[in-house]
Amino acid sequence: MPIKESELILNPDGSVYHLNIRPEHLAKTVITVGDPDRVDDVTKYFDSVRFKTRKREFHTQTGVYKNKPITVISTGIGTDNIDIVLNELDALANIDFETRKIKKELTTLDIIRIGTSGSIQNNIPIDSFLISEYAVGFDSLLHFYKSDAVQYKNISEALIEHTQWCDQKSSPYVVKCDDILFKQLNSDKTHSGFTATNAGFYGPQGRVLRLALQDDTLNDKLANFNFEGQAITNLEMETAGIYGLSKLLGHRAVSMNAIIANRANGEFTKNAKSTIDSLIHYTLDKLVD
Ligand code: R1P
Repeated sequence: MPIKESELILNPDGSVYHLNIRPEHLAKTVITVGDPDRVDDVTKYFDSVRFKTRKREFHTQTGVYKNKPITVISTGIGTDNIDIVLNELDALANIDFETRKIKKELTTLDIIRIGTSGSIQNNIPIDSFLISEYAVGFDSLLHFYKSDAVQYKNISEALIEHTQWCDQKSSPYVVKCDDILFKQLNSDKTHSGFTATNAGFYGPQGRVLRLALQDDTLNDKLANFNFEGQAITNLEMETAGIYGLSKLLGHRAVSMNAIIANRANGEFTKNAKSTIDSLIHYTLDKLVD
């Protein structure tokens, strides 16, 4: 059965609804960044760029870096956007837009997030790089999908008990990176970590401006949670959604984090731009190694 027009929405030019790109514009390696302006910061290193488009927060460019075709796309902030980006990227790769049917031969995309993040461990300093081996989602995205098979329930159950998680909040889900991409991008220049993906920047990450928190010890509990040697290392807003949906859709994903804040000691970097730039450079070179 063809997928209905209301479910897979295409624009008059044949591009997918939000991302505004057609299948021929997509490379098999996709770098995601949060900030639309960061797309240029990645593609400035490319040998050539053959395609550019922009719609809402989704800014996309496809080009070639050292003979490797790469698409760079901004997701904006949060896993609600990740739901759109991952599903539309997969549709571009794996659904025939003419027949509206799933292709017989599926394509696996490599999806690499290059983002910023705050460490919650004293020994992961500002201006360092962190590669997320595991991620825990405190958003509810993955619970809308049949996703038990890609979740590490033994870890999330231990975390729920450790934090005395309030059941009025969505229950955490734990997911993992792609092991092959992890090996390719990990090195002695990166900390490997367990990333917490939060449903917001302020309260959900324990920041207090004017509103009191339901649990103001949560960040401490996350920092001293330990599951068989895995401690939670850093906070951001996309990785768990990317890992969960990538696994479900058969894609490979890894998340690279420029640590620009340390929430344990209250420091914020004075070198955000150069730290992110170094991470971009590091990631691109590892991808063509
Ligand atoms: C919050 O300031 C944003 O920064 C981090 C968080 O995940 C969130 O998207 O990542 P990016 O720098 O990639 O946007």
